[in-house]
Amino acid sequence: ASLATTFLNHTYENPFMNASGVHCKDTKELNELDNSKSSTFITKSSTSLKREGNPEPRYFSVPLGSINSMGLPNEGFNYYLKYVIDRQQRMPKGNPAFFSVAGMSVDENLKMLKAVQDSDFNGVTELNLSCPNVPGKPQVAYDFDLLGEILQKVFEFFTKPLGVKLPPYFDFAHFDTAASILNRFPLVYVNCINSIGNGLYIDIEKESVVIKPKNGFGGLGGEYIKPTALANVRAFYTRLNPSIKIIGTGGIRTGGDAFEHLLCGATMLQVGTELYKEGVSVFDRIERELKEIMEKKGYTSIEQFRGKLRTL
Ligand code: RRO
Repeated sequence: ASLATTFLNHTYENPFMNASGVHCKDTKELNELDNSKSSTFITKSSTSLKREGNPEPRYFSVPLGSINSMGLPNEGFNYYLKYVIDRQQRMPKGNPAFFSVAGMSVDENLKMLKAVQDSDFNGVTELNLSCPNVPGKPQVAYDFDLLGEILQKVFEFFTKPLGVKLPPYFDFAHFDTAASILNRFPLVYVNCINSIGNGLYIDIEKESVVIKPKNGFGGLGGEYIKPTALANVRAFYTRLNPSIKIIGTGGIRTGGDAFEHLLCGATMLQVGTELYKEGVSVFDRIERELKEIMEKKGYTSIEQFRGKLRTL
């Protein structure tokens, strides 16, 4: 079976990459991803200026996943843009990379996207509208007026391939409204989902929270969130224009999880919590497991089953 995946006129060896934020904060981690069995990578969401992020501990692995309140620690926009452009020059035939931005205001996002537009970067840009962890900054994508307004302003000048990172939605009214807004713009993809915002994990022994920022509240990832991730992938796959692809993120730990995201309609797949836990060798294992499932079922390509989830 082949895992070959065509996304925006480029065929990748497989659909797998990291989820932004995990294993992508500096050149060392990015180089490890680039040399791993993932087919490409995405950089840590950046802000115009370097940020230290929230106080530690700010990421905690738990039996069924993870909770984080990193607070957007990053080396700054220029650091990651330079990384992806240098790589492009070093490997002009390399797979296109993904570059994530998460400004703290509309203007900061517009300023960074203008700089991407004016740069030599020829990969894919992701606008993160769903960071749950900056105290005092609500998630943009939960404010539908703001969501439409920012995309309107972005597409007045941005002509390179752009996707958006969405938070999970939990109501059909919200799936419908979000999709009708997103369908007005020439987005190339939506990425479902970011962490489920503001969960609370408790250590019974210590009668305490496990991360320091926001009195322990943080974004959930991993096994906990797979059903919500699948629902969002499916809801947007069935509502968006076919030209807007879906990246599936949330609870991908095994080849079976990857298969489920693909059945729901995802094209590329991102691994966060499990990559944090296992390191980049996670990609070898998940790819092997996905191929085994496909071969058992008689599939030779992902296209044969992508999106073809059955209902009762
Ligand atoms: O840095 C973070 O706290 C963070 C971000 Br920007 C995000 O988009 N999602 C997340 O779970 N953590």
